[in-house]
Amino acid sequence: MAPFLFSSTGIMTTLFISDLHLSPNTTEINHCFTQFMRNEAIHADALYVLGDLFDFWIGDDDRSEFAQQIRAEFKQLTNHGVPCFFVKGNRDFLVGQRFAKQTGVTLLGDETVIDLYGRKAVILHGDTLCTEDTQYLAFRAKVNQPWLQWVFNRLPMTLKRKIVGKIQQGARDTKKSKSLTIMDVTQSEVEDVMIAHGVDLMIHGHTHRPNTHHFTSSNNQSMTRIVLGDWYDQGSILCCDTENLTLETRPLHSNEC
Ligand code: LP5
Ligand code: MN
Repeated sequence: MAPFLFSSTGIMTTLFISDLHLSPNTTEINHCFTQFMRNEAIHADALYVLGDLFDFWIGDDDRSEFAQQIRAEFKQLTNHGVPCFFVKGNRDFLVGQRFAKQTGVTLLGDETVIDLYGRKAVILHGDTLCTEDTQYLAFRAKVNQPWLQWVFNRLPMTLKRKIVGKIQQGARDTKKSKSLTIMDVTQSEVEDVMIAHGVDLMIHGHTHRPNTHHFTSSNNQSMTRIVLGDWYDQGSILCCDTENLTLETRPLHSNEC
């Protein structure tokens, strides 16, 4: 049996992933994701996708082979009885109810409190924690306007691709001038969100800085923030069971992934 089929303890686990940035061009990562879904997630208690699964999701009307394949992987998983939850990221904020219906995944809001084997945790993509990145947050507010998404979703696919390409280029240019500090989370925002939800555990992605941060909040509470890793050079998974929360990686270039 491949070693990654179950957690190291052999106990059932809840799995978290984010920032895979899948596209038709990321062949190896797509393969790793497929193997993960079929061999590992299939045995989990639940799978949580915390945003940026896609490099960019243009809309639920995407009928490309790539989009069909990814939808099929989720459908297979949920048909098998594995509950699957999806938090939208800044690259897949256009995932909608049609995607949810076709795949069986449950779309979650920006911040959700979950029960993780008796421990409460707030889960989110993580972009909203970067409060110093005011330019991005202004952009986010604009593209999340329901009326604008309603209009965009009804445009022809070719026009949508053109618009997205232009805006992505513009965004890439502005990102070059941003410091790493601006693009990281703001500690006070992290604490405010955790206190507001009454939790001592936060799990998010987005910053691509995988780590487990233990800290004492300004109101003297012990807290933990786990940051998921991206899938650029390896598969990155947070595996949770009743005892442990472990950030793990999977090789891209092996039969295991
Ligand atoms: O994901 P990552 O780490 O690369 O960067 C993010 C932020 N960038 C984005 C950019 C989006 O992915 C681009 C998506 C295009 C969407 C098109 C939608 C079409 C309309 C839909 C209407 C419903 O999310 C980046 C953050 C970074 O995370 C770290 O937190 O800094 O933010 C940006 O770079 C955004 C810029 O700060 C602001 C964007 C200005 C865009 C200017 C476009 C001008 C061109 C107009 C041409 C018509
Ligand atoms: Mn992101």
